[in-house]
Amino acid sequence: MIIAVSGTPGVGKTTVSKLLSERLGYEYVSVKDFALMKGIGEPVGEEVEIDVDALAREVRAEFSGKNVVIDGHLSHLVLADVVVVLRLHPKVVAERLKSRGYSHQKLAENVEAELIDVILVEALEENESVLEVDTTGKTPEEIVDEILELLEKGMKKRVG
Ligand code: DAT
Repeated sequence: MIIAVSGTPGVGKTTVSKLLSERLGYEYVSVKDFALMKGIGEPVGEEVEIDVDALAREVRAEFSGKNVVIDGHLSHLVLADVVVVLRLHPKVVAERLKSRGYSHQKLAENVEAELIDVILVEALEENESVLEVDTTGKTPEEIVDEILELLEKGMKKRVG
């Protein structure tokens, strides 16, 4: 199963994806590193510009039938089996991105994106199975417990 963990920068994708992959015994994959490795991402400053169609193709080719957790703010576009969208109070997003040294403009863009549900809306447009998880005030362990519970419920629904 391919589980994508998406969300606005700073919401905790990498932290949660690594812990989730450990708990499930799945491989951890970073979209950014994977795209660079496959030659479908181009470093632009500190960012990597990724061809999303090529990314979806390469992910299916490499990981179909395997168990992976894919971490990245484009992971909701790779046609994963389940997409987890992490949410965080925009105020906390702002604090985290500030301490990451984001410019005022980039910080404002991302806080606004979180406020108006950009990634959630995109994820729902592209995927059948989307889990939205509010991470505000929760530890990474609590968040992963919640995701595991939701995944289990989803499986039961599919089987039953
Ligand atoms: P992302 O991959 O979405 O950009 P991250 O995992 O790198 O986010 O986390 C951003 C910062 O927030 C990093 O310093 C770790 C911290 N963090 C992540 N999850 C947290 C949580 N549940 N509680 C407190 N801090 C958290």
